[in-house]
Amino acid sequence: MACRICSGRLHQFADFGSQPVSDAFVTPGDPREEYVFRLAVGVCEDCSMVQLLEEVPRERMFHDGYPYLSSGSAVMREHFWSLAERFLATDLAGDDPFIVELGCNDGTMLQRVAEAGVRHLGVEPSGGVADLAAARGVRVRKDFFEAATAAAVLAEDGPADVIYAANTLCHIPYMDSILGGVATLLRPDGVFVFEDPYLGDIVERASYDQIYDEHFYFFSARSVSGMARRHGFELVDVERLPVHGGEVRYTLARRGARTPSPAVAELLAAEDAAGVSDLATLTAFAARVADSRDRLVALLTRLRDEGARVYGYGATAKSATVLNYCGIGPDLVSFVSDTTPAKQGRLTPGSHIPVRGPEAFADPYPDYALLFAWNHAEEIMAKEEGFREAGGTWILYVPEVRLVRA
Ligand code: JHZ
Ligand code: SAH
Ligand code: ZN
Repeated sequence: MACRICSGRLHQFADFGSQPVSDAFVTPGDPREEYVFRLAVGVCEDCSMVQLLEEVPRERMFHDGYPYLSSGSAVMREHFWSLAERFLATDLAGDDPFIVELGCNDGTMLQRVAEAGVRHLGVEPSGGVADLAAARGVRVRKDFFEAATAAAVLAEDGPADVIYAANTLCHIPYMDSILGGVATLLRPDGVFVFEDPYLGDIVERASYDQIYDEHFYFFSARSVSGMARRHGFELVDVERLPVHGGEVRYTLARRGARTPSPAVAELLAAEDAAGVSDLATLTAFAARVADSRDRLVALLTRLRDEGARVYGYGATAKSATVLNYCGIGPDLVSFVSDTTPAKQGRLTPGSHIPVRGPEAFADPYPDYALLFAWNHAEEIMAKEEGFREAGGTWILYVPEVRLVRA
């Protein structure tokens, strides 16, 4: 296996074994065998990009039945709306600006741009969520973004002032085609802004559930700055974000077009000091992950043997790695509650735990709730008053396995 960015040598540091497609929820009774792949991660010795060692074909993950909805969290809606305000106020120039979003999903961010009457386009291959965006008044192109898509959009709409991608760029192995496409479509002084889970946070919190089929790359300022340079771009800003368990928002501009902010050099220096991409650090991370699994399995087994009732909360893509790596099934977690319509009535991939709507997480409450959507803990704990009043206990596993009284 060679690095998908620079063809350098990859060193594997963690292996989660055979895994299903994380958002492929199973219809009960469907006799088709689930697609599986080997989930293992390595780091490039030349450019330090952390990446999966096996790629799942994109059509297996992103299709008309893709269930994830960006609008499923109130905190995330606010996050995207405030960024839309910022784009509208400061990043768009000229009298007819144009903003493009890759992976616009259900249109949560672009909805605000559309409402402001600003020219925009969402590029979104998953038909179901793209239709939801269109219903919100967002202009969508149902397509995978890549070099050819960029050329077609340029021909139809002209150059973009801003190209934005949230939780999408790290999902795309074919980076040459993507950054080549961005170079084609972006105005000379435009910016490419993207935000994705941050390697530094994943290592620090041992949040191994960020590793699953859709997350192909695990970015750091170091690996992103090298990746940008290969395509004539420069990393000109970084901003740490609290959402989704710790992310970084990166801004790229054409080399020489903008002066990098001091935050870039600061984050690069911090990463070098902490050795975030050193094989020794990543090997230590893998050992903490194995320990975390053992503790979670021991806890759930003890609770079952004591006769306690445990429900899951949030049928996240992340939970696929936890459930299948730890070997957790319906004997340990009776069902998972989730607000996403396309996940309800289905079974979690590989582990086959039933997914039910939020109305199932109600009186009589379980004794324990395993919070798979731990990245939304504040929002969820605040809203589940009934569980608190019933004396329930949350189970968390990031940054370590622990019980939290609701
Ligand atoms: P959440 C997905 O990951 C996949 P997931 C993807 N690869 C990615 O990077 C991120 O999104 C952005 C439910 N929920 O956001 C809704 C409730 O039931 O952690 C979701 O199914 N009640 C693109 O799936 C899930 O939990 C609630 O109150 O790991 C949360 O999924 C809330 C707030 C959520 O992303
Ligand atoms: N930006 C949203 C959605 C993230 S989900 C948010 O942060 O909440 C990732 C999205 O990327 C999915 O909707 C998927 O269909 C889309 N996607 C995957 N590959 C893509 C590609 N090559 N071009 C554009 N979108 C892509
Ligand atoms: Zn490399």
